[in-house]
Amino acid sequence: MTERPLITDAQNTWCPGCGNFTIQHTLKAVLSDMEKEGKSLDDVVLVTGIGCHAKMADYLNINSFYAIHGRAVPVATGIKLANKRLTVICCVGDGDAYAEGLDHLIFAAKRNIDITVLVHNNRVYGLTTGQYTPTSPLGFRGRSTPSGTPEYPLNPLELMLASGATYIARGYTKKMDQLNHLVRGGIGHKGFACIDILQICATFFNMTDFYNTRVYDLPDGDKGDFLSACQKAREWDYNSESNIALGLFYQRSFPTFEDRVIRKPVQKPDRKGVIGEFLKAHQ
Ligand SMILES: Cc1ncc(C[n+]2csc(CCOP(=O)(O)OP(=O)(O)O)c2C)c(N)n1
Ligand SMILES: [Mg+2]
Repeated sequence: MTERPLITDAQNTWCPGCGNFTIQHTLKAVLSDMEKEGKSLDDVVLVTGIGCHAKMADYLNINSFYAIHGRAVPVATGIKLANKRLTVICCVGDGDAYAEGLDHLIFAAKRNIDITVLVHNNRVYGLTTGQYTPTSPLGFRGRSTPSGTPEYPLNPLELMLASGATYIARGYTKKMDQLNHLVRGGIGHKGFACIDILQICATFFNMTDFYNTRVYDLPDGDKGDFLSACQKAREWDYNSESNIALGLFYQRSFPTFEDRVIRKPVQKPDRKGVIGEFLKAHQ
């Protein structure tokens, strides 16, 4: 066991009160529990996009790959396909995964590749100082929409259900114990896990009071019914004032992409004649 310090000494530039600290310390706790249970952290890879969330690659002392904006998920898919023994975790932003990288997210869910995606959903482009994202509510006033966005948000849980994800959950950065449980469950799940995390952006979109008065926990129990999960996912559409369910919405077992990609040995042509003799002698 390495017992390595999991937080690096890189200078931390997240704002005071940023929800990313909760996600960082949740990952630290989850990874250190996994290590205590015998998992080598050398077999864990973190892949990030670009944004405030992505600094996780600098701040967590594990193997990591700082990808480009919107491309963390395909990089993670490639890593998993190259070595399916690895546990691959992605930290992505809502701009990252639900805007520029959306097609990659949908295809990863469709394929059911065994990776765990944590979406730091602060519902704003944090790093680029406050533009609206696909999950910002109607009327959100940001740097690119000073009069308020005229677009309705999309509902990522519903989208993930429709795309084929086999573990779908929603956490909140003010509920760290539950988040720990959901992240642990996602990593333990064999298949594509997407955890949408309502993350406080202390500077550009602080929703603490809004969330604190509306969140409630989903009861435990069987999560395999698609239609019930869909109904629950639709309860809050990322725009309304209704209550906001937190927890596991859906889980089912299904063959993974990496298990379905069968690698057949390359058939060498049976060469005859002088070239055949040469090849036989030199193989
Ligand atoms: C290919 C590419 N497109 C766009 C950008 C500009 N860019 C960098 S971060 C960012 C938004 C980040 O927002 P989000 O993914 O929500 O992460 P957050 O900062 O909120 O954690 C954008 C648009 C970029 N660096 N590269
Ligand atoms: Mg964001």
